[in-house]
Amino acid sequence: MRRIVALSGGIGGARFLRGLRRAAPEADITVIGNTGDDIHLFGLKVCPDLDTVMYTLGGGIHEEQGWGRAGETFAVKEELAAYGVGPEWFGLGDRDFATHIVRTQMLAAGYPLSAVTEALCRRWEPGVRLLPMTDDRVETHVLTDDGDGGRKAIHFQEYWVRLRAEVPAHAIVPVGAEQAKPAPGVLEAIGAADVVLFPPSNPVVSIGTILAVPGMREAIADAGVPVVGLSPVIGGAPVRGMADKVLAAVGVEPTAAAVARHYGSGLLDGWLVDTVDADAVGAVEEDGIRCRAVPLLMTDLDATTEMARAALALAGEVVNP
Ligand code: FO1
Repeated sequence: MRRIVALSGGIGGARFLRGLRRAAPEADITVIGNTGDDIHLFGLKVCPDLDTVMYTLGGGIHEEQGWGRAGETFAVKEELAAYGVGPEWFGLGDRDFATHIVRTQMLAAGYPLSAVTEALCRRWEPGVRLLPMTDDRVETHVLTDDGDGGRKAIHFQEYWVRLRAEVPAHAIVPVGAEQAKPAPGVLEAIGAADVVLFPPSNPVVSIGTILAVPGMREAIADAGVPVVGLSPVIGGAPVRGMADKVLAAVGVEPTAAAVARHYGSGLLDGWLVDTVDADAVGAVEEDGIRCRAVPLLMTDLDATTEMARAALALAGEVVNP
């Protein structure tokens, strides 16, 4: 498996990619990053899922948080608050601000997000090719209750960070997705891939948003290569995020088998579930998706490396049954 394409979003996706890079050191890995989490703050464009991959693979990530920079300070954030300029609930550190300033400056000069991301990665050298899913603006919004019996849409980050996903989400809407086009290089990478991987990212707001870009799902389904995913849900609960809240919004129960079915056998050829969900293997295989139960807790680099090896092995079995 020389040419690997992996969709990615969130903290789980980036952590998995670190293991994948070590499991397949000779491979060319292209990461298609979710940009639906992007948010415009203080006149700057922030790309959380691209930055989390870039920092995690580039050695700059705040390891415990899984987002933002290590060794951060927050002088700018404190000064903004002193001016009464919000929002205060999104923790942007001084080092992280530099990334958003460079990105916004380059976008204003007319460079597309894909070129900006390539430029930022020249500093971080993540060891993979990081492509945004699209150069067009897509921002995920969440339909919640407005308190007066009606509904209102709020930005995903407000739902996720300020409200900690503690209010009901009635719909998840990747605003702008219908008009978006895959970024340059994305369809070519999928077409040239030997395998496509769905890391244990949020199946709705990360992987789902990437698949919502017109042409993306078809390109992957029609690539004629194994598509193997890893369940982000272990034992009926999402490992890290609050994915069960957004899964409910799209009517998917938080189980490893339900997530596989949500992606569908038209897309997935193989699915890894955790050993605690070994009883789900039969159901997934009945859905026409090859399934194996392996440890999926991303406790450390050894664990994520083993997960990546298991995913590539399953891809090999799908090709040569
Ligand atoms: N997540 C939080 O829970 N709290 C924060 O204050 C926060 C700030 C933040 C700043 C930059 C960035 O790139 C990510 C940040 N995140 C924060 C994480 C972010 O909400 C998530 O990583 C993704 O959007 C979901 O995958």
